[in-house]
Amino acid sequence: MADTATAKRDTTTAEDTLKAKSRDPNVVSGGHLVAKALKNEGVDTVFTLCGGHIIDIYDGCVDEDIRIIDVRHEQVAAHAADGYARQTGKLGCVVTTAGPGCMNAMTGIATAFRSESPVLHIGGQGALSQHMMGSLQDLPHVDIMRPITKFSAGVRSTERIADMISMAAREAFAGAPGPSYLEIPRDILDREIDIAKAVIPQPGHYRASTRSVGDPADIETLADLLVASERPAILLGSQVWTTRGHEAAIACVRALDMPAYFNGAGRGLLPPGDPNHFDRTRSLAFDKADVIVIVGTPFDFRMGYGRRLGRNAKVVQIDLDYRTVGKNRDVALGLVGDPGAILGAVREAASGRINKGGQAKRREWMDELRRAEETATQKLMPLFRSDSRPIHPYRVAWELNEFLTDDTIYIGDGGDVVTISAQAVRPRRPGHWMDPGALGSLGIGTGFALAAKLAHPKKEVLCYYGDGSFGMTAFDMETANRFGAPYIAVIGNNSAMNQIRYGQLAKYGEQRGNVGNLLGDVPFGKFAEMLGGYGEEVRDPAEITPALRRAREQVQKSGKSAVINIWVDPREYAPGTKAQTMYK
Ligand SMILES: Cc1ncc(C[n+]2csc(CCOP(=O)(O)OP(=O)(O)O)c2C)c(N)n1
Ligand SMILES: [Mg+2]
Repeated sequence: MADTATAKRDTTTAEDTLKAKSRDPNVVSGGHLVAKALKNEGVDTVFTLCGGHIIDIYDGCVDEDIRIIDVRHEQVAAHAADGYARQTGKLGCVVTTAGPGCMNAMTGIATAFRSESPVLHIGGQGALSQHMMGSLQDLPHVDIMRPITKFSAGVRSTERIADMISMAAREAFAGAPGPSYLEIPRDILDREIDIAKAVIPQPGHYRASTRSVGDPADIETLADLLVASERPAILLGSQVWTTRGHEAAIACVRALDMPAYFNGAGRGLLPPGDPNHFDRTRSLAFDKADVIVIVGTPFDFRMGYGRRLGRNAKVVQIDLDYRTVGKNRDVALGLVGDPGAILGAVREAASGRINKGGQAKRREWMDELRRAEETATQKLMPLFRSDSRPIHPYRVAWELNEFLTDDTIYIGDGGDVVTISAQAVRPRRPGHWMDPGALGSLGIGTGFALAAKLAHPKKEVLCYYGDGSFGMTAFDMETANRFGAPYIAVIGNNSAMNQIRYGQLAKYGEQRGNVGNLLGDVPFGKFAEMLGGYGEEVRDPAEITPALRRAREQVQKSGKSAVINIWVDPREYAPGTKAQTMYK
């Protein structure tokens, strides 16, 4: 309805439009230039929700064979573009109409910003000829988007559209990646120009590799430190996966035989059970280590702002972003560059120098940590195996981990239940764990699941939601079904926004603590059925795995997403929630 003001009044048909549109190969419209530039950048899929301002982009995408995935809410389009970037390593792309279209996408763009994910957001705008006249859906998008992007600009001429897309892409990959926003006014987009006048940067010729190792002297210093270390520890963060530096990073970890810890998208870089894979002893390791190497993750709230590292440890930080190194705590050594390139160079610099005496000490250290890992796991086992009813959320987490295959991409989208799942779920491969990252955005799940399945149709995608989160974006499960990208949705349903509720109860007591955080008892299995898929309600812990298996089977058979709605005990919380560590 809102867009009818921009539509033509007459009875124009598609035929008329095609006739009116120049078919001269030497003439090109703005939307087609967008598509050409996206193609040159390697974009094969665009996530979008339509609007009158942007339809010429779709027409261009048809010509360039770029897949259009149209969703039901722009937030999902932006999350999906982010998720697609995470899964493919290439630029993700979301296209929204002016005004509300752009605003709805903001959460997704902000999530990509805090997660350092390379996304291009192209937004429509009223015609330049009506600049500041009060056109439909006019907003100062470029200003609004600036603080949550690495680059935000408006295109002022049709000739420069492709050029500015290449600029936006360059910025998205500069240093630590992130999103770019480009506003294209409607008349700039619809205008047809002589193609010879268009600036079209050629693929592979408009941006350089950023695989820099920084100062070679620092590589030597780090190699020396690690060779001499008796108790090293390394934390591999999201940037290792974002830059696809995982093989070099793992080779370095193995060559120097270090205990490796993982966070964010770094989860899964080594499979559980690998001799260098550690995950329950990070605090102990960081407390006792003599050298700690932090790779591609900032000293933010997830790292206690760097305060929880041993006082006597030499702390080394490697990051793509100069501004992240040494921020919030001093470091003994900082290296700015590509994590994989740096760790590859360190491995070479250290090769043949690991001394035998030191190695024995190193073994003792690894054995100590391994024993502590075992003890920590054993401590959790009674919770993981709990038979209690209502179902204990730890039991769900354990069963989920047992259910995952080597090829399942796991997405966590929720509060407490998802925090708990992180204690049990161990992705087996790089890229098989997806979380919102430092923005902590609920609602990422549906867009991430859609993107993961589109990027890897042969893999299984499982998203574990809280019931609060599921309600935020679930309608785009229909989009996943419509595009043949079905996934398994599992809900830890406690009929509440429980992670927040805990703190409210603790602070305000039973009488006043249940305000603004209780949800209805919703049989979400029916939601899947409504969309043509399989749904089930689970109240018996023994039924979790059989239900998950039925979901797997049905998704494969029907090509539609399934929902396993597991009713969990609202009185159980994650330790982090109880300590309220997320705010500290
Ligand atoms: C978009 C968004 N809104 C609000 C929050 C604050 N928040 C954090 S956890 C949480 C509760 C989530 O509830 P649910 O998904 O049901 O998980 P539960 O904690 O109940 O397991 C909320 C509202 C947030 N992180 N993101
Ligand atoms: Mg809940």
